[in-house]
Amino acid sequence: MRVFQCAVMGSGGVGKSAITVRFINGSYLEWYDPTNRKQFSVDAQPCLLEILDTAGIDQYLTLNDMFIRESEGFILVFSLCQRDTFEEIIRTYDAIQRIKLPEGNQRVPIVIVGNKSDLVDEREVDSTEGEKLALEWQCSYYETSARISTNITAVFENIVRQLRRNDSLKKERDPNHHNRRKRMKSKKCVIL
Ligand SMILES: Nc1nc2c(ncn2[C@@H]2O[C@H](COP(=O)(O)OP(=O)(O)O)[C@@H](O)[C@H]2O)c(=O)[nH]1
Ligand SMILES: [Mg+2]
Repeated sequence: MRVFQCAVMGSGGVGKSAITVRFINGSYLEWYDPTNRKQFSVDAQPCLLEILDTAGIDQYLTLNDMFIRESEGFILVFSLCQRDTFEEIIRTYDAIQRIKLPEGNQRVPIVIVGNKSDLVDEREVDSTEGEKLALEWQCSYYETSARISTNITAVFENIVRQLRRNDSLKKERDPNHHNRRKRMKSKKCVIL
């Protein structure tokens, strides 16, 4: 089974862990399997998703770069109640493009997530702003609530669909792509 690797990125406190826990565990902010893996089906096809919840390391830029290199898809989370977190995902997006495009990636799978949609009275970012950004980046935009479980599965299904689309595009261009990717992975060494 194809294992997809995706990273959940965004400022501290926007709900990255809450979204990951909600997806993996179905609960709100309770302990979950630290490997952050979930097998599920998208469009009746099974897949295994490995989710890197970039917990508490947002500020260390070099580590962030390493997470970007390690991941194939990106869930960029901001809080609908905190405008500066919306600006932050734009910086992360720029870093992703800087690192991923030279690797020959045409289009990097990205989902923009505006979290805490349940806090309607505290909203600082309008839906149209998220939608506009998604149009510009040619990706999807979802407003979620990890707390009341709104749109969480949809986010992860969307990233899997984008990753699969990229797989089939790469296969069309280079039928041996998948094998080469595996070989490269097994040689890699990460020093922390
Ligand atoms: N109201 C509300 N609070 C949330 C939601 N998601 C996360 N939180 C709260 O936001 C805080 C930070 O969440 P956390 O998942 O630790 O953020 P992280 O730093 O991005 O991993 C916690 O107090 C959560 O309870 C949500 O969808 N709605
Ligand atoms: Mg966290």
